[in-house]
Amino acid sequence: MEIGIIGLPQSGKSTLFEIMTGVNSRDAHGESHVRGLATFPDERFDHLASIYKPVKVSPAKVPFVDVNAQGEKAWDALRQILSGADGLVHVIDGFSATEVAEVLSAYRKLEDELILSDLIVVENRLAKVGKIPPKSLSPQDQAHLKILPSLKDHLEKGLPLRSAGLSLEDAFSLKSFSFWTIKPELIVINTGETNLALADIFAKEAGLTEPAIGICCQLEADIAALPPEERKEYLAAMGITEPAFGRVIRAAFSLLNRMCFFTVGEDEVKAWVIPVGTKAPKAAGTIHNDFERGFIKAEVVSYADFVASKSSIAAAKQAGKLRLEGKEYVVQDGDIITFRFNV
Ligand SMILES: Nc1nc2c(ncn2[C@@H]2O[C@H](COP(=O)(O)OP(=O)(O)OP(=O)(O)O)[C@@H](O)[C@H]2O)c(=O)[nH]1
Ligand SMILES: [Mg+2]
Repeated sequence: MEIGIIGLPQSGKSTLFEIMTGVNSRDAHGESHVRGLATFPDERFDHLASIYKPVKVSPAKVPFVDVNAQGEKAWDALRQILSGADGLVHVIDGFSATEVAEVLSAYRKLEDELILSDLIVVENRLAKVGKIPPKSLSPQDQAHLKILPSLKDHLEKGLPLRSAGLSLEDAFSLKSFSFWTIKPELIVINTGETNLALADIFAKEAGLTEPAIGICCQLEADIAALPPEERKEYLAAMGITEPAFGRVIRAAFSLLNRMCFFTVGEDEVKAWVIPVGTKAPKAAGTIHNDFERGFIKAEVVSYADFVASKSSIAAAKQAGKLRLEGKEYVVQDGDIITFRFNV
């Protein structure tokens, strides 16, 4: 799981990456790209940690990658480094622009390039398959001949593949192409300090179905550089409860259709990241292969039931809120789980 940060040159990509991950990117001279993990801000996790006061806390992490490539080779480097990314964060310069129209055109500029890049891939593939005699077509060639022409039409209309209504099966058969515009995308407007409403106006004008998140990267970078005490005072003085980069991390996380379950104890409180819809044995397998192989039962307390039971598993059990779930149980976001297994 990884999220690539894209955007026109000097839009604030590295600044955003640095405040989210705490990893320095702009000083990494000569590196084509830098990877970093952002901590997923989660009140539920913080509460669990405050109850158990464990030796070790392991919150969920969201992996981001920032690409530093410049010049003529930048596009190839970007394609290579981000081909495996599961999602994209598109950062748009909203600090040097004064009009929404400028922000819109910056947004369209990169989106159009991505669409064009995908269109070229589709056309090349169609030209190649077109030369194969019908009798020699592999099942994959046939699948591509069936899907790609409609995708070509879609891209030619200037639309991204993510809005082409592809079935899961079709999307899977297209995986090897690493299309840009098939990846889920979050729009981040890097606004000037005084213009935080820009993101909402932009989202409306651009006709986005998803909201765009506004953040002033420079300001947040300055805040992040303050000592923790001053940071709190500063945020309080500005009437901000949480820096906006936390919202970016959260939105990027849900973009990937992921969720967390928790394991708790005095040694460690940990958030485990799994795809939405994961069944209990697979979820157990993220902890250890043996847990999946020898899965017997999952002892589950939902986060809400835990809090309603004075934040105690024992009290939850007494209240009949501890469930014993089997192999078919689909793990729910926030479940607190102990797995029973036997190998
Ligand atoms: N005024 C203002 N300047 C910003 C903001 N965010 C970034 N900058 C400045 O814009 C310049 C580019 O920032 P970066 O974060 O390096 O942008 P980038 O997109 O990574 O740039 P490249 O990797 O070179 O394409 C730097 O000089 C930043 O200080 C912002 O919110 N407000
Ligand atoms: Mg950069």
